[in-house]
Amino acid sequence: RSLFLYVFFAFAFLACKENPPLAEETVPKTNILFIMADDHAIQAISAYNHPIAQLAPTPNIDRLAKNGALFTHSYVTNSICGPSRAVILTGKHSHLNGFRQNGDHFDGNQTTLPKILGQAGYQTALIGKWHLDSAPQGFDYSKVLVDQGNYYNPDFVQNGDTTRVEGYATDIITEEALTWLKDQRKDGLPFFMMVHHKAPHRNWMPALRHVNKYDSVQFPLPDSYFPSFKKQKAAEAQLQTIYDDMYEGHDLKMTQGYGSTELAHNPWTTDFERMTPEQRKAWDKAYLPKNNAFHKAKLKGKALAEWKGQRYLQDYMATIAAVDEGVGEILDYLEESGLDKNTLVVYTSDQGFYLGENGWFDKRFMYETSFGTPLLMQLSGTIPPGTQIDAMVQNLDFAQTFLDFAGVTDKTEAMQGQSFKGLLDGSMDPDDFRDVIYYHYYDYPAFHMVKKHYGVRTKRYKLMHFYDDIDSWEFYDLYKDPKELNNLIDDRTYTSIIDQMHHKIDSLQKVYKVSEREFHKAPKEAVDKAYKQFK
Ligand code: SGN
Ligand code: CA
Repeated sequence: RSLFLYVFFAFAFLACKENPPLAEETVPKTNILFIMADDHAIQAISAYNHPIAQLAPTPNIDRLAKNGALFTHSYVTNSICGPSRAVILTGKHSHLNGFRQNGDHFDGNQTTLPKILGQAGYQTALIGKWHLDSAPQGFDYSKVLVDQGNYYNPDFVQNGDTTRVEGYATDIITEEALTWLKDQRKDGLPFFMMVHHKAPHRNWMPALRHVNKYDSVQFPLPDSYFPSFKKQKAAEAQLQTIYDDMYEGHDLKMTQGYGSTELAHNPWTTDFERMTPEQRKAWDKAYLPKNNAFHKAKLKGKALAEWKGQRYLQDYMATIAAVDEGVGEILDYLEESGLDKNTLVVYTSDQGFYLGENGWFDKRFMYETSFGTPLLMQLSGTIPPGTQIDAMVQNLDFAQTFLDFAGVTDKTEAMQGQSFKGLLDGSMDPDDFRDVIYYHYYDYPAFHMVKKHYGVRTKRYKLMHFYDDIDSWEFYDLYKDPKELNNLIDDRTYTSIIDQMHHKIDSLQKVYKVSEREFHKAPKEAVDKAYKQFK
């Protein structure tokens, strides 16, 4: 009998050695496919039920909400392109990752999400917009747009070489992503892919198949389209008002007169000049009748301002149409190949965007419209279909969340976010997630002249401080005033709550290690020069 047992255990031992029953490799790791648009407003995704997107739906992006989760309170830490991307890569606030404002240089030698995933056995790929100045590090494969990128015939950098690719940026990026998934990705290894669209960034040039898509749609302009700012000094000083600050040619594609295809004010000629003659011909053909109709109408004052808002929304939503189609193609491929079973798919934007609220385009402010950003995620078997998540998450949390999905939890001590995987798989009570978030914007003086500011938001309140050449505090009760029209900083009934909010700012600045140097002022001459330059 003992001989029998001996033989049995010996065999069992050998069998285990050959095929370890609990070995991690037998459970395939979760793939992560991160799709990020540039300047895609929450109001422009139909799953969020905003009236604008109901007239220009995004059925494919909505599939993620249907299959998985829609976040209603997803925020950035610094509402501008490069900084948002640097936060996502590092899981650290701007002052620690060193990329505070557009034009800074990202230190690619620091620890980043793709590097950690690569060490954990992931194949890593990056396609599309990058905008961090330094060359991407930590990716097995990368093909990125030069700077902001162009909509038509954009230049891409791959292995240090720059090549112009004929076609439309959004379509090229989708194609590249599919090619990598189909031909370059190795089966059997998990992957992390970042697909970063240029669209729908300024100057909102739709694909040729979409240039007339919303011509006959009248989009609702927000009630605040002609604002009257009270106790909102920084809002008064901005230069991002549709009817005051957009360039008529470059942004609104307006022409010089009836019958002309010559653009009106178009300070950066490159966007149109790089089109091929055929593309330009098709473009002009599409815009000529609508521009002629405009010239005939001889609009002035308010009517002209409203017309500009319509033109902006029509172009902006038409630019999104190709993004939505691209998301559809990628989701279709995941389903056909079965990869959807094991792939966390994320759709987000580098920040929110104004679609006429306060009369504005662009972003930058800690107000809800630009502080918030869309976020949708699916992972079959883990995220229940139709989940809505109301907890306050931030782009600061992405790195830790994705690493949590990848089963890597020991490389994140220096990161400053919090994994929200538990909110997605239902293992965490949303009330146990954080109850306050921090924001800090530095890009001043710069394009659009939004003052430097920082602040905190709880579920109900927001306190923010604009500084540099201004010293202005704003406080909002978001339950009563979700549109932030009523600055209650001097309202006595809120004194003790405002005090508590001040304490939250102080303590979060300590927790996040925000030092005195983050509050320094720009030289006055630089501010004066910028006002002249951007006005
Ligand atoms: C460009 C835009 C600005 C925009 C910045 C930052 N002008 O300068 O309107 O705020 O980018 O955008 S443009 O006419 O040249 O497009 S970001 O997305 O890169 O942060
Ligand atoms: Ca952006």
